[in-house]
Amino acid sequence: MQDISELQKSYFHALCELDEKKTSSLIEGALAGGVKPDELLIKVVIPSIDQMNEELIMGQEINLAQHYLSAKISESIAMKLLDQVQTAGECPGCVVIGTAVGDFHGLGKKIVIACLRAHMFKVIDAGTHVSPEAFVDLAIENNAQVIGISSMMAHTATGPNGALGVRKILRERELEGKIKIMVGGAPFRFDHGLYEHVNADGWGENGLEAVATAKRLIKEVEG
Ligand code: B12
Repeated sequence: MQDISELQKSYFHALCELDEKKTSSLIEGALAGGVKPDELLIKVVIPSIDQMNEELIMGQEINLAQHYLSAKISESIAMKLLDQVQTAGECPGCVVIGTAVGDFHGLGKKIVIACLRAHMFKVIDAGTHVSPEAFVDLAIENNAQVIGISSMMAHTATGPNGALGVRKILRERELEGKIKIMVGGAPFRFDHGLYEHVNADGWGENGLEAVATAKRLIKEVEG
């Protein structure tokens, strides 16, 4: 079996070079060698995106254009891997998910959606830049038990148009017992208690935690 940390180094190097062919061939080679798609996603593709960002912040060799193009390559590889993740089981419930107003970081959301779908959830993708009203309306329309809000920036996570806005509407319409709020994204990964400050019912560090949190919240709704 291939050494995953060596593979991550080679993959990251190819990503920095914006060498799409090389990144794809490394991933395809690993899949052919028996490494599972979800393992490649969690141990190679996502850490490389984070490493790219760290180097950008530290003022290393990476510039913003490289950062943008590498995000595009990562997204296309992540989507191909997610297509290969296997699904099984009964439908646990419905989640409406989108990014908060002002936030166009869609990759994390797509990964969460794929993980939820892989665990048989019905998922309504509300897209990016979703208003609190739209989140709640979509949840009612689809009988969803959970609204998932992805926020990658501090102001979209803690501002009035994120979870705080959704909570306000749920309260006004007396829907708090029927619809729960789950949040995730970079600010929540940096501060694990932040979800409580924005009045969410739970959060998830990654796609798999999103699945566990959504299951827990649906149990709470169904009592
Ligand atoms: C890639 C990236 C971009 C790409 C986005 C590509 C795309 N289609 O999504 C591009 C280059 C376009 C971009 C643009 C910008 N970005 Co940017 N970006 C990133 C970066 C490096 C990675 C984000 C990412 O895709 N990560 C990979 C995915 C897989 O991880 P994830 O999103 O965290 O998602 C996982 C978990 O968080 C969780 N999760 C996510 N959502 C949800 C939802 C729920 C309900 C749950 C339970 C879990 C969950 O599960 C996911 C899967 O594991 C982050 C830094 C970082 N390390 O997070 C900065 C970052 C988010 N960006 C930042 C900034 C500032 C910007 C720009 C404003 C830059 C600019 N000056 O133009 C713009 C903003 C655009 C906008 N209005 O949205 C800042 C935000 C800073 C802050 N404190 O607010 C960050 C933190 C970088 C930094 N440290 O400065 N960005």
